[in-house]
Amino acid sequence: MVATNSVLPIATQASTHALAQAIDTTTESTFKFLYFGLHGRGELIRNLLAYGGAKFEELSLDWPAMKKDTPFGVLPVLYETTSDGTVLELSESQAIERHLARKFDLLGSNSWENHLVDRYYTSMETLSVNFFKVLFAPLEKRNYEAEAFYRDHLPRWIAAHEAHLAKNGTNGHYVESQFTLADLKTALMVDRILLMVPKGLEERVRGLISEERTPGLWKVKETVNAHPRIAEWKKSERHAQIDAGTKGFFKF
Ligand SMILES: N[C@@H](CCC(=O)N[C@@H](CS)C(=O)NCC(=O)O)C(=O)O
Repeated sequence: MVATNSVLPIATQASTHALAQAIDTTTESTFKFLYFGLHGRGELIRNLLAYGGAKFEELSLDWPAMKKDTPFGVLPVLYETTSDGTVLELSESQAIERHLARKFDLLGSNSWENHLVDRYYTSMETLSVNFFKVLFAPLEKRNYEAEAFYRDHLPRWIAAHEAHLAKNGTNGHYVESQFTLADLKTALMVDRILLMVPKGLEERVRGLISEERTPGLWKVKETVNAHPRIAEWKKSERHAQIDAGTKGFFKF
């Protein structure tokens, strides 16, 4: 749901200790999310909120007016109101993602599992940077950039993930049979790569990522997308709007 005529929530001014106390002892928080009507850096945060069954609404955006009031002058920003009424302002997409993953128990159950989750989650960073080059390329250069992405970046990433996922039994997870932040991140990255295919390169992409070619990644994507709360979110009208907004923005 997107609020109409919203103003930015006012973060509670209190000591670090008091804010930590509020966020660590909250029994049920509610959330307000500020981002563009695009997937982009908001997608995983929206998916995490949906996965966690969180009560959240999206604030309507007047970016030119609001920009100066955000911590770094960029989006996303998430406002969490804890059960005692404290309002915390969270910024930087990965910091928000890790915060929600911790809250929803998606970081593994020991240090090694936590490292594995972080490793496969973070490995998306380099891939995303190179994928952004395709998305932001001038239209006449898009297929050239896409070819470079499919040739020089995607196969290495696929190979590393497939090797690990096969060792974990190709069961749709990176760590034992737990849902983790890495699962959620991979599922959206695979979806994104399949959704944003430059014209004429459909076969090329199917030759790289498919149920047959990449059974491990495919199973992760299917498992995450079959989770009841994720499936419900992905069927929602708001998700369809964001899909359309993203394709329109990037002219796909
Ligand atoms: N490191 C930041 C980068 C955020 C960022 O670049 N956001 C872009 C949208 S994806 C933005 O707010 N652009 C609008 C602007 O710079 O005015 C993060 O991960 O949150």
